[in-house]
Amino acid sequence: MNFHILTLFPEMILSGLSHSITGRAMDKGQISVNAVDFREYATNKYKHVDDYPYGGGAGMLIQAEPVYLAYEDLVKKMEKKPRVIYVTPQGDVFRQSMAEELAKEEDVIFLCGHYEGIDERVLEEIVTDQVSIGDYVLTGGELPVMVMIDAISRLVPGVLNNDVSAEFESFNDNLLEYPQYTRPAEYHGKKVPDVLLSGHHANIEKWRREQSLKRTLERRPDLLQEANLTKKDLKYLKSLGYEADSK
Ligand code: 6GU
Repeated sequence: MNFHILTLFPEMILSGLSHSITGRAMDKGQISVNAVDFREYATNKYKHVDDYPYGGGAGMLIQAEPVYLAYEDLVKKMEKKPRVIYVTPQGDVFRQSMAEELAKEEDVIFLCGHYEGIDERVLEEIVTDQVSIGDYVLTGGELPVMVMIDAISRLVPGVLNNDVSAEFESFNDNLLEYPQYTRPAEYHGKKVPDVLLSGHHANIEKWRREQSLKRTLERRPDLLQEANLTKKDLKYLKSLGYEADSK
């Protein structure tokens, strides 16, 4: 899968993604990260790509033309028109389901404003999706782009080893992870739950499922609406005081 990012800070994105799992996926060619500086497409000799907003007001805006030229240069090498994601706090909030959808694409273009916005006309012309990563304001779209590329990359086949991808399955289930422990069996007076030392596989699975359900009920009850719950799960949740919505 190929990620293309139009940004004023390409180094920030490359350095952020070139470690750990995304870095290894880049080395193996499972993903590519092509960060393009708008300034290369400036139409003046000073390489300026921003200007004052018409009507006045604080800050500067990125001009339409360099954004369009950078986009055109990328798209001409592609077989089909790619999704173009404008990263903005005004967009739809990014979710796991969006990551799953985007992981199926061959090429995706992200468009980052920094403290500056972008001329609305080029947004109307090229953008297919406007996406935010949550209800808080950041100084620019570079961190959100890294967040989204990370979330999408781990869904690209081969990027995670099988153990970890099983973990993804459990989030897919819309339940939070159960607690986990490693040696020693007692730490600062706290013991690892006996069942985990018992070697009884079925009991361990039951305990883990119940811990996931309990944790989700306590911390993110909203997720239970979308979870695939069995009769047993519902019975357990009911014992904790959960009332299932009749959908
Ligand atoms: Cl996508 N951009 C900025 N600047 N701030 C944000 C955001 C995006 N998502 C949440 N906050």
